[in-house]
Amino acid sequence: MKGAVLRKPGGFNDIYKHKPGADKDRTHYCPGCGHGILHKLIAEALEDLEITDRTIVISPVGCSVFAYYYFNTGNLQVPHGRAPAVATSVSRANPGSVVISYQGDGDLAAIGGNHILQAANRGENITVFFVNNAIYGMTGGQMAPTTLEGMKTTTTPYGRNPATDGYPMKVAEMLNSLYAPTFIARTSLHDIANIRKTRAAVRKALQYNMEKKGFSIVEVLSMCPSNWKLGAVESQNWIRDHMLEVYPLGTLRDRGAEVAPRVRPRPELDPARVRETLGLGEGSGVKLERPKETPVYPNPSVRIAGFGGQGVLSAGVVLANLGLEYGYNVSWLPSYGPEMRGGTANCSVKIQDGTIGDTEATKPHVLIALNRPSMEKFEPIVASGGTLIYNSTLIDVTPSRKDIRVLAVPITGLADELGNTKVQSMVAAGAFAAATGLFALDDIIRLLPSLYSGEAIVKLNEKAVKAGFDFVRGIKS
Ligand SMILES: Cc1ncc(C[n+]2csc(CCOP(=O)(O)OP(=O)(O)O)c2C)c(N)n1
Ligand code: SF4
Repeated sequence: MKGAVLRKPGGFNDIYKHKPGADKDRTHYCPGCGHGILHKLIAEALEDLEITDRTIVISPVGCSVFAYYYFNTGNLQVPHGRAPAVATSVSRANPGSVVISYQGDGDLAAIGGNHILQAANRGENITVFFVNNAIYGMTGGQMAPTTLEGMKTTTTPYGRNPATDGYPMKVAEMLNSLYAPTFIARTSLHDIANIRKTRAAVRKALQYNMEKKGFSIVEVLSMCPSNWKLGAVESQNWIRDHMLEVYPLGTLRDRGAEVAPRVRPRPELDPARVRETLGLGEGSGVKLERPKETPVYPNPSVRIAGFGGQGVLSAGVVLANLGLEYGYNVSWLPSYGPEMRGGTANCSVKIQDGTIGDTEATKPHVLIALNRPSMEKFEPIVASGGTLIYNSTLIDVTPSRKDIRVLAVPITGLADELGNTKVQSMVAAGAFAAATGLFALDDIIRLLPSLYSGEAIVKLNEKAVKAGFDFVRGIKS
């Protein structure tokens, strides 16, 4: 008989090099904890299914927050309860990948309760491994939605009382009421026979994931000796004697054989439809040709910031609209405080050929700062070699960066000279066009009738655009 070869499964890193400290050959889990067992079953399956290289594991907040130390996969660690949301975007953006959302019961059933419901209901092509140990492990043993009736935790010292604390939440059964999921199983880690069944369920869930058959979840009953205040073997017996009755094991749903692979078509970009959906008006109706000169930033990411009411958001809409007219992909992401007026506001605009992944301009090529707090906040994030256009009417300090181009433009003053402070946004748009060469002045002017109604208003905005444009061209010459 051949001897067994004991080695670490290929889905794990050889050495846990990201783990701080000296013990880079062992996990951080407590002795007798179920997380390590489940990790191993997943790592073996990744190797056997030959998907380690294209798997992305999303780690939650909880004891498994450091799952990324161990798996030799792509890894992301995300905020509490949000793993299914991040898994959704990762899976949609990388249809060839196998995306795993690994979550505990506090993470999945409490703070992330709605995220898991929505992801399951959409039938996302992700696999969820849900570790149900009936308690918050990482934070020292508080009650979880899955805590058993009568079970003592630090927040239910007299035992969970349904009258005040509700009943144990049966996640697998709950998700089984939805139409979309493909595979739902509940297994346990309390003895060898059940570890084997968990192994099979893990593989099946991943197999369906590889085949793009939609949402799969394995709820795994798992030991937490540290917070249950039991020994390792006692913890296994505790699952057998107490948890199985409340959380019966088995496959609740297996539609893998009947469902077709889910292909999510990417819709062709139709600028007219985008405009209609976003309420951007009808556009110029003329197909605009991009200017001949190469723009300073061919695919710019832009941040515009100031007080609410300064036209920060509408300046962004104008730039996004122009981008659409030129056939770019665009995004516009507003961000503002709860105040109606007077609070701070900013928006990110991206104007690109190709797909826009992240819509926030975290390293903008161009910053338009309309007031001092905005300049102080966003100047540091401008990309090196970028441009800062600041409103010199209201900002009485000089920017300090030496690695960017700085253009002092009296945006408010120019608008005031035209008799209406509200046209600051159009002054800013004109300044942007002159500073970047991305838009021709005439094209902005042609677009104005589709953005504003009334001849006088259109004329006023035309003057504003021109004022900003000419001012910057004047600086350059
Ligand atoms: C937004 C937020 N709220 C609360 C916490 C505190 N917190 C950290 S882990 C955790 C619960 C973890 O329990 P569970 O998801 O069951 O995982 P386990 O540790 O048992 O594996 C909580 C509430 C946090 N980190 N972030
Ligand atoms: S506290 Fe519980 S869940 Fe967390 S590592 Fe220890 S045994 Fe595992």
